[in-house]
Amino acid sequence: MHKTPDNKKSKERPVYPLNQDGGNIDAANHVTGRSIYVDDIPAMEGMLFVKVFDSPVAHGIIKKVDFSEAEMVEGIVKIFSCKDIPGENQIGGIIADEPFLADHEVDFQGQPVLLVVAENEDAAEDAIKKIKIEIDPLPVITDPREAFRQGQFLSDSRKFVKGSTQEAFSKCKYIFEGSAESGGQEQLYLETQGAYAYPTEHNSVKIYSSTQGPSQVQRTAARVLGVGMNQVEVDVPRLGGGFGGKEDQASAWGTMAAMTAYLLKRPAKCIPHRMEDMRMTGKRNPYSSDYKIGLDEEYNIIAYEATYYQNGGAAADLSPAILERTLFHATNSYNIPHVHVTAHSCKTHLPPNTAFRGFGGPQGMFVIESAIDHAAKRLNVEASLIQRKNMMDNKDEFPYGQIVAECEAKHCWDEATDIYNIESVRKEVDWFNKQNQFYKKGLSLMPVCFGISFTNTMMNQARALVHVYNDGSVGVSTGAVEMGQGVNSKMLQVAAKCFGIHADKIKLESTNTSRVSNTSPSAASSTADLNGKALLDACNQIKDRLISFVKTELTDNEDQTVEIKDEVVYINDEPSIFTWSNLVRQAFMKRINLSAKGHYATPYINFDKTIEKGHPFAYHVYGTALTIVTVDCLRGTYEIDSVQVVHDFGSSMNRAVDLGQCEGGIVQGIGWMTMEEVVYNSEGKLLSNALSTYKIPDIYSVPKKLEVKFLNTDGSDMAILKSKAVGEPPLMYGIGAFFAIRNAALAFNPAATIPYSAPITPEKVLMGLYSKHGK
Ligand code: LUZ
Ligand code: MOS
Repeated sequence: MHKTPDNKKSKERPVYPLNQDGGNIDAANHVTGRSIYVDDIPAMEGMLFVKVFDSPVAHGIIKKVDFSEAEMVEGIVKIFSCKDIPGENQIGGIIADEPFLADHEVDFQGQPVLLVVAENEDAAEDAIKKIKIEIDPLPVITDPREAFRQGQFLSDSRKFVKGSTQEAFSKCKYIFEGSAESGGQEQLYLETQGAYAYPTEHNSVKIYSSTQGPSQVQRTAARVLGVGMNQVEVDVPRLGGGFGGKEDQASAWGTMAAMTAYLLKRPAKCIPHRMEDMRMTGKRNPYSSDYKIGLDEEYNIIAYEATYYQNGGAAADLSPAILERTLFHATNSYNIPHVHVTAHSCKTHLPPNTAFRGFGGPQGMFVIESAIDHAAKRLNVEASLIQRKNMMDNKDEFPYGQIVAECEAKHCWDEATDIYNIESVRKEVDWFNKQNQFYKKGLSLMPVCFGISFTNTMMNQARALVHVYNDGSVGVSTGAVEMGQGVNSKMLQVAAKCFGIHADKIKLESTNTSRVSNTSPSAASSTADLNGKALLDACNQIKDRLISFVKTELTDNEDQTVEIKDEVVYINDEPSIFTWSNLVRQAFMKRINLSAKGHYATPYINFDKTIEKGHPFAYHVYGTALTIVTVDCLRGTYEIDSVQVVHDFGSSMNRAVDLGQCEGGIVQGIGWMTMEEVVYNSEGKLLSNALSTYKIPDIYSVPKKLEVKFLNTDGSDMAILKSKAVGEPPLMYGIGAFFAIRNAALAFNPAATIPYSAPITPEKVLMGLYSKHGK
């Protein structure tokens, strides 16, 4: 199935079963349906189903819950309320503000109130219909600015300051102020949330969870059960997508299955249907923001101020950390001498919003791009002129104090505008717009600078466990969760390269808290870097033992060089009689330790929250996208003609996986900016609650042309094998689609009023096309 490339001339042996472009070791299993997700794990006898009864009201006091009739339904085993919780009724990760099951108050529609446990799913569904709840309603807030006015916050507000904007604005020739809004986004992983748990010896429980954060599920379940983390084992086979939605919010589902298994001593499965998942879980945080940008006569941006009102939902979840990343990315790729940005995490009565690819960064970048576009339109210049003029470079300083280094911002921009021929493309667009009355094209350039590391320095650590079995085969465990992003392929490459053996000798194990503990979630684009470096540490320990064994036991001269290449032991560059497998066997007989635990903690990084300064990121990823769209000016609909990118992958270790991440991120970013509209009514009810009312990009809406050029650089030593993190940065190229569409609409009606409010749905475009009063 996998082709073995003929690559004898190259010194480095290609990794099997991957080819020179890399590839994904799971691809064949995915397309043939052999990959195993939580719901594919064979059920044990006596397995119970857990269904959630959730609040029909967004805010109120629970007066009465009556489930006596529900309990009579055949097949119902137990209905749990918060009174049955053996430990703490608390699942808040960063801040302890979120009950596992509602107690006397409900704070959002979809909040879990009861767990209905049944012999089968149908019985649980029937029983849920018979539950009666009385709630005295309280006022509902869905808008973050309203929450701000009422003093409703989830966490402390934060402020990043560089220079003095007040002073600087007095010297600016041009000042523009406005506001920008960006909407929520449903993670819409193909595989919904879910978990399967069963009781184990000594009052313990094992959970199979679809989570990006196994240790988070473990900690949360232990807390709710009132047991030690050592009594909860979490195993993650793989995920059918996470996108941030399972960074924190998988914990509730894991705990539901675990509590049932623990209390009833039977296996239990808890997997919501799509509409339940959409209703009960949080999404990307919507933001409402104000900006003020000041430029001098040469269009240098001298000062920038912004205030972000984050819609956090009813509990903190990860919103405080997301808020922080918004501030870190407030100035995107631009060097601005005076910056003052403030962010508020506002408490509303929506499901707690949470991580989504980019984690607040995209929200912050959308605001400065809006501010620049605003300035450009008023000054009657191309936005790209202001963008390029203010692009950051080495030795500049980010508003949070980190000095810009190994900067590729201008490199990516200049290469993109050069190879994609921006000048002639502009002329073609203008010509097209002159020729066509009801179709207009628009283009935009979108630079991206994204910081790599968890913004919380503590989280930048990882571990790995490697066993070399005495037949020469290898088992690798890390804290990395495979969620379709291809991290297992990269881990396999790391181990194969380090040992000098073929990939088919190596097995990537599931992610398991008993094998690798205290993991950070697979998130922040950092999974391959952190776990890969921990894995390298473990592999190197074993390799060093094997090599010194060769030197001391198998040769008479310890000064000889010993290497393993292609599963053959080379002594002084000459192949020896030892293969990998018989070396391992010999070493085992001499009682050499063939297992190792690796650890990695990102060096140099730090951040001092008391002064909001430091060096939080290991490095940054850069790139530029050119987006061209065509708007149908009778209908307001549009197509993305092309997205052409120059992206800084560093020295990519797996071009196929990295390209896939880049393409997927771009399309997901375009979805956020254009068609994906999360709508709640004023009662806090999710209206876009199914795939019929919530539209994500499909094959027909992806750009007709999507080109990605790998920037030619060395990469960063802080990245695994110099191959830079790729999970999140490309999503932000999608922001370019917003401005390209807006520009096309302005070509039709230069007086159009089109607020900086994403998503720019066809409805909004149509309203804009025929609006009378422009600005
Ligand atoms: N999660 C987190 C993240 O806890 N901290 C981060 O900085 C982050 N960044 C991106 C995505 N998830
Ligand atoms: Mo994430 S937004 O889970 O890296």
